[in-house]
Amino acid sequence: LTKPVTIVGSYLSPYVRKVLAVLHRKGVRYEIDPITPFMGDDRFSQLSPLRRIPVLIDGDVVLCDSTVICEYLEERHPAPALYPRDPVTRARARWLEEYADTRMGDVFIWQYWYPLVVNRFVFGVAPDKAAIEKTTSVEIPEVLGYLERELPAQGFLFGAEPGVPDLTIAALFRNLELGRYLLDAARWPKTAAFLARANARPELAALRPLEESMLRAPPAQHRKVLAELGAPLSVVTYDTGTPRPGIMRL
Ligand SMILES: N[C@@H](CCC(=O)N[C@@H](CS)C(=O)NCC(=O)O)C(=O)O
Repeated sequence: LTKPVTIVGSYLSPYVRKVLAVLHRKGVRYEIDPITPFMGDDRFSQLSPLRRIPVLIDGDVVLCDSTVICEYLEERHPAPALYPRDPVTRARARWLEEYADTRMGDVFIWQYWYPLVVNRFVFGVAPDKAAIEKTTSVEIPEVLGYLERELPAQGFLFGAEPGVPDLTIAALFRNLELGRYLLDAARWPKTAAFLARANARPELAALRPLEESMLRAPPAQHRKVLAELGAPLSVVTYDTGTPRPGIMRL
């Protein structure tokens, strides 16, 4: 049996979730240090120069960025393939992953999840209600309009099983759900049905109770509640327990 890889990063991060779902699909064992990036120590800065999660450690290999990590996993563990083979379809898959990581990341994470959850509970900063209102009434609907055109009525983007772009899109949506955004299934029926299919998949469903337990417990209790649920925690942690602001703006 090969040694498990290590993932540094919280179950509440959509980019960590995307990588964990890919590891599950590929049957790669992992241990996790479920830290908030803002709480990382100086060793974490060495591993992750942008002070971002996820980080993957595989022996001597240390990689940052969920896309870089997923492409590495695809090349290292080719079966099952999680990107299409044909160049045209593969390019479209990469585009949808990029759209999710950047535009959905901007709107769902930076404009919704950070002000409502992270800034409030990690840094003690109250959300700007007018900014949240604009995000929910203008920007989230704009993203949903695009996805409603792109997502398939049945199955997943490139077949019957989810690939990296499907898992990325669903992983980003999970933060809206955890932030209590209610998706209007009458207005965006294809997207709602796609998410229901994706969330029922074991690679995402298995993570849901862990995410919820983290949201309910204060950061100092995270390891304890996750251990009780059987999370594969790493022995080493880069957590300091004290937040410091991130270094990147977007
Ligand atoms: N493009 C990166 C984005 C990763 C990212 O932004 N992660 C967030 C957590 S959800 C983070 O580490 N934020 C801390 C910061 O930006 O300072 C990826 O795909 O991994």
